[in-house]
Amino acid sequence: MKKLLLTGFEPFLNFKLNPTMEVVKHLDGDTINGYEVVTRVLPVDFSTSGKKLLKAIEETKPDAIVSLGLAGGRAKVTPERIAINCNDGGEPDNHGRIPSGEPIVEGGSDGLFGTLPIHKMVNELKEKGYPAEISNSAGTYLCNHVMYQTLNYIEKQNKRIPAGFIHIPASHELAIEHGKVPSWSQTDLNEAVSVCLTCIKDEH
Ligand code: PCA
Repeated sequence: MKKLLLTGFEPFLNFKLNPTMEVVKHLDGDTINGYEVVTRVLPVDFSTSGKKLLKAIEETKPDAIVSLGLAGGRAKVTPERIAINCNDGGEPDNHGRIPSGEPIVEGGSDGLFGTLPIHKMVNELKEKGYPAEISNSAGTYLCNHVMYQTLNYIEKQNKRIPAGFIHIPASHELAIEHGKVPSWSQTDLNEAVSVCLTCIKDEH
């Protein structure tokens, strides 16, 4: 069976939990649209997250790759359009590192477009009652970093597989802890990601 690699992230900054971890736990092992979902949780660490992700790609040999990140403060599910070749973010990773605008891949393309069906995902989500919109910036922190690493790798390997990134809002559990972010129920977050994955078709 085809495989879909789904990644989440560990908690970071003052977000004591990361709802993406719950989503990947919930969907691990499921079959969606003919893809077996295999999952990993990535560290919020500029020096190891990319390596862990590429290792997971080599281990699982996926036919599609979707990474998830928490966008604390966003109220909608937001499939990302593009990743840029820049580590910044202005905030420390979980090892205290704050990069200042250096390239993720020396000599790499300035930007790489994701290859997920983001319009279809947003339409399908709205159809099912979940607020959603395309995002044109994944920022310059770890989510952009991981998205860029994936897209750069598959381009270099000439693998024409659907790959990209989806930011999700905080869960209610996180909002109770954190206080100042819009939130969704974890069940709705799980279901919304599942709706996004259902849109993926291997068209190559
Ligand atoms: N969100 C962060 C990094 C980890 C996560 O879940 C981001 O948007 O960059």
